[in-house]
Amino acid sequence: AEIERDLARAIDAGELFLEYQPIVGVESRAVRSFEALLRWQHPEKGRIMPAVFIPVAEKTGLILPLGNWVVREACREAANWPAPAGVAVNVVGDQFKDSAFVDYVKQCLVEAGLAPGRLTIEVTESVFSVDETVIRESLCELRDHGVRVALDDFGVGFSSINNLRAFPIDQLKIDRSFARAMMETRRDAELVDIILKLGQTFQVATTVEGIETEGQLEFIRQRGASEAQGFLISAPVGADDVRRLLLKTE
Ligand code: G
Ligand code: G
Ligand code: MN
Ligand code: NA
Repeated sequence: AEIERDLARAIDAGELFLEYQPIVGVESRAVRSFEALLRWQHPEKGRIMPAVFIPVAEKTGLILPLGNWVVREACREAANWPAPAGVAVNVVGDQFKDSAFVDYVKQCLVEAGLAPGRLTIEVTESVFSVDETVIRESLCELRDHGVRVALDDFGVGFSSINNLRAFPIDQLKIDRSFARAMMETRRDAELVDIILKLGQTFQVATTVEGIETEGQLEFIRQRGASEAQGFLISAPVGADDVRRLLLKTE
């Protein structure tokens, strides 16, 4: 209850900020985009991570103002980066229930002066349990506008090949649990292989998350993954360090 009350004020109090984790091309190792990750600097409790407060925000409906703030801030900050560097924002199902959400996203792009193709909306497959029609229409409208759509945490939870057929998807993000597992068991290595082939079949980019070692990066390179994200490349960084990371790999 305390965390709810504090979270309700956190936006206006300026306690929220974004960190950015780079996503690189597997072959080039050049930074292509950054995933925006929400952080809360609580005045007494210190830094609180999204795994703690996003579930609270979803339960209380605060996810709507919070999620809108994230989209706006990410577009605003990404507009300062050299093109074509992109930004990816995590969006949950409830945000699509708000019929104004898609227009809000478009408005943020215009206000920031960010080309729609530089924004990716990341959804996990749990969004498809909201209302298929609403989700499909929202994603189609965003995509028609030029915004990219990524399926996050792919391979765990609700994974279904049918989602790739039924929804407009540009990118598969393979859950970070696979990065470790694929090096340990043959079964998991083959699963990663299958998911990468699935990506090729549907002509979507494939990003492997949680890449922590050169061995893992080489493993996915040989199997044709297009992008990598993880501590090997960089942990999430503050907005001030984004430019440095872009220059480093240019
Ligand atoms: O680094 P990390 O602890 O930030 O992220 C933990 C989880 O929180 C990830 O699954 C990530 O998708 C989620 N997350 C981070 N930022 C946001 C956000 O702005 N909105 C939503 N809905 N989830 C987020
Ligand atoms: O949206 P998503 O669930 O993918 O959020 C990314 C989360 O993964 C964040 O909590 C981020 O800090 C974490 N993360 C990013 N790279 C790595 C990594 O290489 N290893 C591990 N264990 N976690 C990572
Ligand atoms: Mn994500
Ligand atoms: Na993920």
